[in-house]
Amino acid sequence: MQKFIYLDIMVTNKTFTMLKPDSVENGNIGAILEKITASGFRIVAMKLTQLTNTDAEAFYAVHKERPFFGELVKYMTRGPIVAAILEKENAVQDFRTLIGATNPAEAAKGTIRNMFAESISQNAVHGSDSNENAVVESMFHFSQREIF
Ligand code: IDP
Ligand code: MG
Repeated sequence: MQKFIYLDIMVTNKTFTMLKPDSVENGNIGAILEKITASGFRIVAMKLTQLTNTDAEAFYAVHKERPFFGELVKYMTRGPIVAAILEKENAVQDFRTLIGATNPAEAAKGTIRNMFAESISQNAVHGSDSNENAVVESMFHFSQREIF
Protein backbone atom coordinates (compact mmCIF):
# COMPACT_ATOMS: atom_id res chain seq x y z
CA MET A 1 0.00 0.00 0.00
CA GLN A 2 2.71 2.42 1.05
CA LYS A 3 4.54 1.60 -2.17
CA PHE A 4 1.53 2.60 -4.31
CA ILE A 5 1.13 5.92 -2.52
CA TYR A 6 4.83 6.66 -3.07
CA LEU A 7 4.58 5.76 -6.77
CA ASP A 8 1.52 7.97 -7.19
CA ILE A 9 3.32 10.96 -5.67
CA MET A 10 6.29 10.43 -8.01
CA VAL A 11 4.06 10.06 -11.06
CA THR A 12 1.82 13.09 -10.53
CA ASN A 13 4.89 15.34 -10.41
CA LYS A 14 6.23 14.48 -13.86
CA THR A 15 5.32 14.91 -17.50
CA PHE A 16 6.95 14.09 -20.81
CA THR A 17 7.61 16.53 -23.66
CA MET A 18 9.10 16.61 -27.14
CA LEU A 19 10.28 19.74 -28.90
CA LYS A 20 9.18 18.61 -32.35
CA PRO A 21 11.25 18.80 -35.58
CA ASP A 22 9.93 22.28 -36.51
CA SER A 23 11.13 23.67 -33.17
CA VAL A 24 14.62 22.26 -33.76
CA GLU A 25 14.72 23.41 -37.43
CA ASN A 26 13.60 26.93 -36.51
CA GLY A 27 16.28 27.32 -33.83
CA ASN A 28 13.73 27.49 -31.01
CA ILE A 29 15.19 24.90 -28.59
CA GLY A 30 16.73 27.52 -26.29
CA ALA A 31 13.74 29.86 -26.24
CA ILE A 32 11.27 27.04 -25.53
CA LEU A 33 13.42 25.48 -22.79
CA GLU A 34 13.79 28.95 -21.22
CA LYS A 35 10.00 29.31 -21.12
CA ILE A 36 9.61 25.82 -19.64
CA THR A 37 12.14 26.34 -16.85
CA ALA A 38 10.93 29.91 -16.16
CA SER A 39 7.46 28.39 -15.63
CA GLY A 40 8.78 26.26 -12.76
CA PHE A 41 9.50 22.94 -14.47
CA ARG A 42 12.74 21.13 -13.61
CA ILE A 43 14.35 19.11 -16.41
CA VAL A 44 15.04 15.63 -14.99
CA ALA A 45 15.95 13.95 -18.31
CA MET A 46 16.72 15.31 -21.78
CA LYS A 47 18.17 14.24 -25.13
CA LEU A 48 18.43 15.21 -28.81
CA THR A 49 17.20 12.22 -30.78
CA GLN A 50 15.33 11.26 -33.96
CA LEU A 51 12.29 9.02 -34.25
CA THR A 52 12.25 6.21 -36.81
CA ASN A 53 9.00 5.41 -38.65
CA THR A 54 8.44 2.48 -36.28
CA ASP A 55 9.02 4.73 -33.25
CA ALA A 56 6.58 7.41 -34.42
CA GLU A 57 3.91 4.86 -35.40
CA ALA A 58 4.19 3.28 -31.94
CA PHE A 59 4.30 6.58 -30.04
CA TYR A 60 1.18 7.88 -31.83
CA ALA A 61 -0.58 4.47 -32.16
CA VAL A 62 -3.71 5.93 -30.55
CA HIS A 63 -4.12 8.12 -33.68
CA LYS A 64 -3.51 5.39 -36.29
CA GLU A 65 -7.08 5.52 -37.68
CA ARG A 66 -7.06 9.33 -37.99
CA PRO A 67 -6.78 10.87 -41.48
CA PHE A 68 -3.67 12.85 -40.47
CA PHE A 69 -1.70 9.82 -39.17
CA GLY A 70 0.57 9.50 -42.23
CA GLU A 71 1.32 13.23 -42.23
CA LEU A 72 2.00 13.10 -38.47
CA VAL A 73 4.51 10.24 -38.79
CA LYS A 74 6.26 11.98 -41.70
CA TYR A 75 6.52 15.24 -39.72
CA MET A 76 7.71 13.64 -36.49
CA THR A 77 10.46 11.61 -38.23
CA ARG A 78 11.83 14.27 -40.59
CA GLY A 79 14.53 15.56 -38.24
CA PRO A 80 15.79 15.55 -34.68
CA ILE A 81 13.59 16.26 -31.67
CA VAL A 82 14.39 17.12 -28.06
CA ALA A 83 12.79 14.62 -25.68
CA ALA A 84 12.58 15.54 -22.00
CA ILE A 85 10.99 14.62 -18.70
CA LEU A 86 9.82 17.58 -16.62
CA GLU A 87 9.11 17.76 -12.90
CA LYS A 88 6.71 20.13 -11.19
CA GLU A 89 3.70 19.85 -8.91
CA ASN A 90 0.66 19.06 -11.12
CA ALA A 91 3.06 18.66 -14.04
CA VAL A 92 0.76 17.12 -16.69
CA GLN A 93 -2.04 19.67 -16.36
CA ASP A 94 0.23 22.68 -15.86
CA PHE A 95 2.33 21.75 -18.89
CA ARG A 96 -0.76 21.34 -21.10
CA THR A 97 -1.77 24.85 -20.00
CA LEU A 98 1.72 26.17 -20.80
CA ILE A 99 1.75 24.68 -24.33
CA GLY A 100 -1.81 25.73 -25.24
CA ALA A 101 -4.38 24.20 -27.60
CA THR A 102 -3.37 21.67 -30.29
CA ASN A 103 -4.24 24.23 -32.98
CA PRO A 104 -1.98 27.29 -32.48
CA ALA A 105 -4.74 29.49 -33.91
CA GLU A 106 -6.76 28.55 -30.80
CA ALA A 107 -3.83 28.56 -28.34
CA ALA A 108 -3.99 31.27 -25.65
CA LYS A 109 -1.64 34.22 -26.02
CA GLY A 110 1.78 33.60 -24.48
CA THR A 111 1.51 29.80 -24.67
CA ILE A 112 4.33 27.90 -26.38
CA ARG A 113 2.16 26.87 -29.34
CA ASN A 114 0.85 30.44 -29.70
CA MET A 115 4.43 31.72 -29.83
CA PHE A 116 6.26 29.00 -31.76
CA ALA A 117 3.83 26.76 -33.69
CA GLU A 118 2.99 27.08 -37.38
CA SER A 119 -0.18 24.98 -37.75
CA ILE A 120 -2.36 22.29 -36.15
CA SER A 121 -0.10 19.62 -37.66
CA GLN A 122 3.26 21.33 -37.03
CA ASN A 123 2.64 22.56 -33.53
CA ALA A 124 6.12 22.81 -31.98
CA VAL A 125 5.72 20.71 -28.83
CA HIS A 126 4.22 17.56 -27.34
CA GLY A 127 2.90 17.26 -23.80
CA SER A 128 1.54 14.10 -22.14
CA ASP A 129 -2.23 14.14 -21.60
CA SER A 130 -2.36 12.00 -18.41
CA ASN A 131 -0.10 10.75 -15.62
CA GLU A 132 -0.31 7.22 -17.07
CA ASN A 133 0.78 8.38 -20.52
CA ALA A 134 3.55 10.51 -18.98
CA VAL A 135 5.04 7.31 -17.54
CA VAL A 136 4.59 5.27 -20.73
CA GLU A 137 6.03 8.03 -22.93
CA SER A 138 8.97 8.68 -20.56
CA MET A 139 9.83 4.98 -20.57
CA PHE A 140 9.58 4.94 -24.37
CA HIS A 141 12.48 7.41 -24.57
CA PHE A 142 14.56 7.04 -21.40
CA SER A 143 16.17 4.33 -19.32
CA GLN A 144 16.16 4.67 -15.54
CA ARG A 145 19.79 5.81 -15.41
CA GLU A 146 19.03 8.76 -17.70
CA ILE A 147 16.45 10.18 -15.25
CA PHE A 148 17.77 12.45 -12.46
P1 IDP B 1 -2.01 17.11 -28.66
O1 IDP B 1 -0.60 17.05 -29.22
O2 IDP B 1 -2.43 18.52 -28.35
O3 IDP B 1 -2.24 16.15 -27.53
P2 IDP B 1 -3.50 15.24 -30.33
O4 IDP B 1 -4.95 15.36 -30.66
O5 IDP B 1 -3.09 14.18 -29.35
O6 IDP B 1 -2.99 16.68 -29.87
O7 IDP B 1 -2.73 15.00 -31.71
C1 IDP B 1 -1.39 14.59 -31.72
C2 IDP B 1 -0.66 15.39 -32.79
O8 IDP B 1 -1.20 15.09 -34.08
C3 IDP B 1 -0.83 16.92 -32.66
O9 IDP B 1 0.02 17.49 -31.72
C4 IDP B 1 -0.52 17.36 -34.08
O10 IDP B 1 0.88 17.34 -34.36
C5 IDP B 1 -1.18 16.26 -34.89
N1 IDP B 1 -2.58 16.61 -35.23
C6 IDP B 1 -3.66 16.64 -34.39
N2 IDP B 1 -4.77 16.98 -35.02
C7 IDP B 1 -4.43 17.18 -36.32
C8 IDP B 1 -5.18 17.54 -37.50
O11 IDP B 1 -6.38 17.76 -37.47
N3 IDP B 1 -4.45 17.65 -38.65
C9 IDP B 1 -3.11 17.40 -38.73
N4 IDP B 1 -2.37 17.05 -37.65
C10 IDP B 1 -3.02 16.94 -36.44
MG1 MG C 1 -2.25 14.09 -27.46
